[in-house]
Amino acid sequence: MRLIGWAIALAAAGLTPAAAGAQAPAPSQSAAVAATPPAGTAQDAAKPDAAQPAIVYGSVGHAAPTPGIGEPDGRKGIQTQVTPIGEEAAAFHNYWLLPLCALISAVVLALLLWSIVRYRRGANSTPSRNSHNTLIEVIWTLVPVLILVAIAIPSIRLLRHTYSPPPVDLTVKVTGHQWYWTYELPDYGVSFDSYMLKEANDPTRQANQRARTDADGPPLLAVDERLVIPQGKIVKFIITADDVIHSFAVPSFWIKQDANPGQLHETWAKVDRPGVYFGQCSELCGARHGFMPIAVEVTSPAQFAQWVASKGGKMPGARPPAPASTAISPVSTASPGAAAAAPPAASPNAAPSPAVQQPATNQAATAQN
Ligand SMILES: [Cu+2]
Repeated sequence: MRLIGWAIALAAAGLTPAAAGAQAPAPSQSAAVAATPPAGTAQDAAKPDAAQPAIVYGSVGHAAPTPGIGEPDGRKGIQTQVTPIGEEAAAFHNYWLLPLCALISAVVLALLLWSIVRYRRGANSTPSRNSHNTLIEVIWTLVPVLILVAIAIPSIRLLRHTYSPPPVDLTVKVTGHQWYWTYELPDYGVSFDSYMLKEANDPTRQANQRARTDADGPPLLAVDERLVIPQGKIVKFIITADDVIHSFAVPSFWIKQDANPGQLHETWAKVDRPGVYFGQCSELCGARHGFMPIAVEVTSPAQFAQWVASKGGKMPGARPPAPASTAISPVSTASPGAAAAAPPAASPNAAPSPAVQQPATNQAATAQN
């Protein structure tokens, strides 16, 4: 026992060899260290961006994030919600669950203190020998039942709203990979990969990889290619993975949905407020699980159309582009890591392939819904 006690004391003081080896770096260094995974993985291969146009910050796909909105800002509690489900859920948590929990805790604590004081040995030398009190037994059965019903009704209503979306305007297929995301908009012929932007001083960043700037977003959250969706539209996310289980999570949308290989999960969002909203993979998926962030930019429908055109897609109903421009999305072909890990995603105008069939099937399923 004494030996165990010493071991615990040493571990607490950080003196064991393991604890000493795990000393955390200074806060200013931790982000850079965290962003420095072991070199040599397939995804470390740089995406050659020589063919990419220069970044115009402020343009669609590169809008400036708003501090404190769609990203963590050190506050405790839930991020500011920007979807109807998020607002309903946050209100349920903040104005119903939390006060109810506080009330129950206060009542139980008060009862405990009262019984300790009132029935201490000095004040109550002859204990009662009663073993039944029908009134109290009815109360302590009924009150918890009523509390559970009061929680269950809004909770089930929230679940129903979450899983019965209104008619969908736009479908986005999200595929998790080790360790990046692929986004496909099958109706628009848009498909691209999205990688985390590394820091300028990250030794694993290759010369032709763009470094993160503050205009891209916070460290570990900024990505090279954001998903862009139009404001005020019902967007359905069809979520899957092609290797291990990932999780597509955007806290300010109240979305956290597992991405399982071989399964399609779906969720939805409607965002009225233009802005940039960040999230992260939220299922431990391997060595670089912490380095596959999600960035969603919400824009006006006109800017969304611009973005679709810039990605080589077309708006539904628009005339198909000339055959010369029906090449595979430049972003997908530009990524050797992606090419090795997954078949190249093609636009619907390209020659049919299994990669094209999949979103087409999903879209048919969406239309039936
Ligand atoms: Cu993941």
